[in-house]
Amino acid sequence: MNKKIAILGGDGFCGWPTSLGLSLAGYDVTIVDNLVRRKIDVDLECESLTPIQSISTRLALWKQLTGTTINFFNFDVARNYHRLLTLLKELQPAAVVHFAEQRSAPYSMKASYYKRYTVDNNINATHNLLCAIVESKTDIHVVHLGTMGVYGYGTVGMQIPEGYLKVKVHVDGEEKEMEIIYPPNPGSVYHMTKTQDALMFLYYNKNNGIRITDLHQGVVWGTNTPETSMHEGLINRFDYDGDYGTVLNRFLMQAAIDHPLTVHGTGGQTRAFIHIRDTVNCIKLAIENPPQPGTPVDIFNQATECHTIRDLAKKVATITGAEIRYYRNPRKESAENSLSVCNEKFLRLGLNPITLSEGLMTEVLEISKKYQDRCDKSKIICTSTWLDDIMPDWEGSPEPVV
Ligand code: NAD
Ligand code: USQ
Repeated sequence: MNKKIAILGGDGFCGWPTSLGLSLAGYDVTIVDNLVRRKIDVDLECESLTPIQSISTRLALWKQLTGTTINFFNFDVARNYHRLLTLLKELQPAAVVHFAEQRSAPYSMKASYYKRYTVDNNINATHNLLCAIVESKTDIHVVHLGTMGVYGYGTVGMQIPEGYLKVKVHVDGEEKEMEIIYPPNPGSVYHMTKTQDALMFLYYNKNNGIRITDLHQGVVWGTNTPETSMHEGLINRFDYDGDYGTVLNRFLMQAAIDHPLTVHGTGGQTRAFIHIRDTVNCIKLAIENPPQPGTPVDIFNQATECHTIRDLAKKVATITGAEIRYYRNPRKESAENSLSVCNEKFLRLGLNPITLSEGLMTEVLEISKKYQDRCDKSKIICTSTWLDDIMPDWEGSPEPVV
C-alpha cells in the first residue's frame, strides 16, 4: 500500500499536528509550505502565543524523538507550478492534503491588498494542484480543507447536509427531484475563495476524474495533540490576535490574562466547532477512505458540535470568572442564527467526537497562562471591519450590541 502523503501547508495550525499525527501512524509524510503564515506574523507585528520553533528545528526534533523523517520543501504552491508538478511526478503520493490557503476571514477583509492576496493565493493554489495532478497523470486523492462557512448561516431551520441537497423543481407542471450543490453563501472574501474551490473540484472531478474529498470544517479550537505535546519544541501555534485568533481559543486566552471576553454584537451567531485533535483524526479517516474512481466529489462536514458565541462566552466565564463584554460587530453577519450540521459520514467511519469539556478548555487556559508574557494586548481587539463605515470598537459594553 502506498503510504506517501504530501501535506501542503504542513507548517500551519492544522497542518503541523496533522503531519505529526500521520507520521506517527506510519505514513511517509512530505510537507510543502512557503512559510507565508510566519511572514504574515512579521507584517502584523504579532506572533503565536506559543513559542513555535523554526520548521527545521521542528523536523530535526521529530527525527530525534521518533527516528522518523518528515521531508520538507519550501515553495509557493500558488506560484511555483513546476516545482509542484515535479514533486507529484517524483513522489507519486497516495494523497495530497491541501491546507495551503490564507485562512483568516478578518485578514481577507482588511483592505483591497488583502482581498486580492487571498483570492490570488487560494484559488491559484487549489487550481495549480488540480492541474498538476492532471498533467502528472497520477491518480492522487485530494483531501482539501474547506469550511462550514461555504454554506452561510441562513438555513430556514433545516439541518445542513453534507455538500449536496435534494430539491424538487417544477417542470411543465410536473414535480421532479434533483440533487444540487448546497447553495454557496460566503460571509467574507476568504470564505468566497472556498466556495470557488468547490466549483473547481466539481469541474476537475467531472472532466478528469480526480478523486476529491472536500472537508467542510468548522472553527477549530485547542492547541496541542498527543504528538505536539511530546516535546515543547513541537508545540503547535496559537493565534490570539484580532485577525487570526479564532473565537473559543481567544476567549480562553482572554480569560487567562484577565481581558474581557470579546463577544461581537449580541453573541447570537451560532457556529460549528471541532477540536484540533479531531481535525487530525478526521483527516486520517478521509485518507483511509478515499472516494472510488468515477464517483462525485465526496463532501464531509468536519464539525462535532454547534454553539452560539454568547453560550461559549458564558461557559468560559463560568469556569474562570471572566468578564463578558459585547463589542460592535466588525463583520457584516447575521446577529442571530440557528445552525444544525449533519456529520453522519465521519460518525459512520468511526469518529468518536471530542466535544467541549472543561478538561480540554482548562488545557488551553493553562497554555495561555504559561505563555501570557508573549501576549501583546494591543492586538486583541478586531480592527479589520467588513465595511469602511464600521469603526473598530475598543471599549465594548456590558450589554449586547444590537
Ligand atoms: P494556517 O495559516 O495556520 O496554515 C496554513 C499554512 O499554509 C501555513 O503554514 C502557510 O504558510 C501555508 N501556505 C499558505 N499559502 C501557501 C502557498 N501558496 N504555498 C505554500 N504554503 C502556503 O491555517 P490553518 O488554521 O492551519 O488552516 C489550514 C486550512 O484549514 C485552511 O485552508 C483553512 O481554510 C482550513 N480551515 C481552518 C480552520 C481553523 O479554524 N483554523 C477551520 C476550518 C477550515
Ligand atoms: N467572534 C466574536 N468574538 C471574537 C472573535 C470572533 O464574537 O473575539 C465571532 C465572529 O464575529 C463570528 C464567530 O465568532 O461570528 C466566528 O469567528 P472566528 O474568527 O472564530 O471564525 P471564522 O472567521 O468563521 O473563521 C474560522 C477560521 C477559518 C474557518 C472558519 C470555519 O479562521 O479558517 O474556515 O473558522 S467556519 O466558521 O465554520 O466557516
